[in-house]
Amino acid sequence: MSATSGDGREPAGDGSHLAGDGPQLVTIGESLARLEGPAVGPLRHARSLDLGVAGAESNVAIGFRRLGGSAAWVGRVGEDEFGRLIQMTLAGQGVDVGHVVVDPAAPTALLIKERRTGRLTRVQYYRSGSAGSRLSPQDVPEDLIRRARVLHVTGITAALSYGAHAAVHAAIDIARAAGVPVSLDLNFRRALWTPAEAGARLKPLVMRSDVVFATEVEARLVTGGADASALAAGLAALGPREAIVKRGALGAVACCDGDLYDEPALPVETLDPVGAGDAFAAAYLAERVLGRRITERLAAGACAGAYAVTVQGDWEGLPSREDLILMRTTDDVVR
Ligand code: KDG
Repeated sequence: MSATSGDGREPAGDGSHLAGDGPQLVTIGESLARLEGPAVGPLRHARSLDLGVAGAESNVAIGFRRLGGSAAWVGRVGEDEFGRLIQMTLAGQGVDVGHVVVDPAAPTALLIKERRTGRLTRVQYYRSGSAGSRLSPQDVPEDLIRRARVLHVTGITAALSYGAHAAVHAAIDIARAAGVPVSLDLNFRRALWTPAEAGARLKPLVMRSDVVFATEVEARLVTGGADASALAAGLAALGPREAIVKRGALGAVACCDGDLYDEPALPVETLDPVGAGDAFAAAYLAERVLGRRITERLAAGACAGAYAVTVQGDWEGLPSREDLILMRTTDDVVR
């Protein structure tokens, strides 16, 4: 049974002993209010919409936190109810929101999610000109990044605006100067830019990262290769020590220090695939910060991804450390 502390926050699990004088993971990006129908089917037939929070970077912060690490999310929200919802939700999950900027001049972005089938989800954004897209290098907290164990950024932020793209590079500049590893998830979003634009902006980010996560489609934006292993090697050849290519139900392959690894996916029933990549990244990074081997990082990533897809919501199904162990150690239905 999980307990909450007096302030309603979820407690950290194993691994919190590593927490130093600042959050271990710092991530920067845009979080959005999320509206989705309560059931699978065309949204026009929904009589009500559920309200929640989305955002690739904040999903990773929550996932990392659930596995016992400490995490901060940095971004801009509007001075509105959706902005308050994002701050309240992340704080409730134990994520540090002390460096979030409240922007009175622009609204918090909105994401509408339509689960057309169990496996197919359509997403529509209302984020052009949003507070989050007005992120700039001035919003990047230098001290927080310098003290972190990993900086995590995504291609989504780089797509939002000139300033947001510059903010990602500014954060990487700080991390690299301080010897903090940089983690990048390419997270290509077709609604935000073309493949050509994405490739041009993502490649320099890959070259400045230590750990890169991509799907096969995303990897092909910046490198070539006949299969997932070749793509992982191609990504690693651009600079990162660790390149992970995620293949959904087929698992993941990684190229780490020149060696290739293959991690199978866990067989689960998919209810909502959105957020699986963030779950993978969160678990991989949580194990990395704990000094675990690449095989353990990949296994944790696959397990977290499996948990994420079984639950409706972008982050709600993210596992605790106890959950990870349960899925790996028993076949019993009642646990
Ligand atoms: O990876 C899941 C995210 O894509 C989702 O939570 C929303 O950040 C988001 C986006 O921009 O699509």
